Parts: sequence; structure tokens; C-alpha cells
Amino acid sequence: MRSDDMSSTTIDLFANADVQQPAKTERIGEQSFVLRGFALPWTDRLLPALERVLRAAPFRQMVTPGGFTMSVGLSSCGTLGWTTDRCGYRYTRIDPLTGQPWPDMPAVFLELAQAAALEAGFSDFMPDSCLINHYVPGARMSLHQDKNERSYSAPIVSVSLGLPAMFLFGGHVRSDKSQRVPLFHGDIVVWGGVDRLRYHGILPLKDGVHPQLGAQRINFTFRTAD
Ligand code: MD3
Ligand code: FE
Repeated sequence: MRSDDMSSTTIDLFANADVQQPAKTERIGEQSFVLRGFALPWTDRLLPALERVLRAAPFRQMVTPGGFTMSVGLSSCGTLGWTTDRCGYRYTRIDPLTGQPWPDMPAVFLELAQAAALEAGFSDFMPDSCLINHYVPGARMSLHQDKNERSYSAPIVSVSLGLPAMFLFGGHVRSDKSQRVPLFHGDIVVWGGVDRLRYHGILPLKDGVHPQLGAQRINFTFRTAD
């Protein structure tokens, strides 16, 4: 907050604009940061936890309200999971595939998301949802905004694992020019404040084989949905 704003409830959209970030942090927007390799020291704990989540809630390809099957496979953990079907996009407490609550968010997932948010200048990040996206070569995510959350005041933290991908970072209007940001195994991106509603997407995944994960990319997206 700026000192003259203390009595108002207005969110200070530029709260982090003048916060110095460490050297390995790349700033890609007013309040968006790539933390290169931040997740690498955590992968020994992340991958077994991921396997446990996926045993309870396997990847599945969902259908958009327009009737298109997404090329990306999805799962979730945490209190809320993001879902789409012919009826629309929404968060649910029950996994529609299993009829059970989504698996708990592993402690290591939450700890990593909070550490990354803090590194980018966002304290007290409390995600209640982790969407797990599964890309195979050719899979893509077209330009969209993330608008299904109750509030946009919390940041979003995303963890990239496996094959590299080209992230498209657009503006507040779909037709705004996008910047391209390559994302590699272990990179984390944090988006908040003024950048929270910017259009974004992932270009079709290129063929390749990652030494640890094989021919796939897995992305965790942590959100405060409720
Ligand atoms: C940028 N996932 O799940 S990172 C998504 O890599 C999604 O799987 C991509 O877009 C992926 O919705 C991109 C996550 C992400 C999430 C929200 C954002 C990037 C964002 C909000 C604003 C700007
Ligand atoms: Fe998104």
C-alpha cells in the first residue's frame, strides 16, 4: 500500500513494482516473474508426491463448453479442482471422474508454491487449488484468461517440469501482441496484481525426450480459487 491509500480498500496494483528481485529472477511483466530453475532442488520430493496424486486422480482430457476436447490432460489436487465440460468452466470439490474429493495438496507442493510466491514478493499465498496439466508433443493451450476464481487479488504460481514449452504472454485484450517466454524444467512463473488477468497460452509442444520425465511436460498451476 502507498501511505495515502492506508484507509482505502483499493488494491495497490503496483505494490511490487519497485521491489528488487534476485539475479536469477526475470521480470516479464509489471508483477510477473520467472524464477529460473527454482523448483530443481525440490524435484526429488515433488515427483513421488505427484505420482500419489495421479494414482487417485489420473489425467483425463476434458471437453470445453464449445464441444472441443482439450489436447492437454488435466488433474487437480487441493480443496478445489478446475473442471470443464459441455456445461462450462468451474471449480468443484468432487472429481467428476472418480466421484471422490480431489486428492489433498501434498505439503511439498504447498511449500514450494509459497516459497516461490515469497521470492517474487507475494507473502501469505494460500492456494486452495493446484491444476496439473499434462502436455505430450503437439498439445497446446490457446490464448485465454483465468477468470473462474472468486478473487483476482492472489497471485498464480506455475511450475514447469519435463519438456520445454513456449509460453505466450499477451495483454488484457486478446488481440494485444504476445511476448514469447521459453519455460524449462524446474522454472517457476509467478503472476499477480495488474498481470493477473492477462491473456496467455502455450504453443504446441515440440517433440523431444526429457531425461527424467520422457516425452511430456507437466505444469502445476497454483491458485486461490475460493
Ligand atoms: C499468466 N496453464 O492452466 S502457466 C492454465 O503452462 C494455464 O500449462 C499454462 O494457462 C501451462 O490456465 C500456462 C499458468 C498460468 C496461469 C494463469 C495465468 C499463467 C498465467 C494468469 C495470468 C497470466
Ligand atoms: Fe491459464
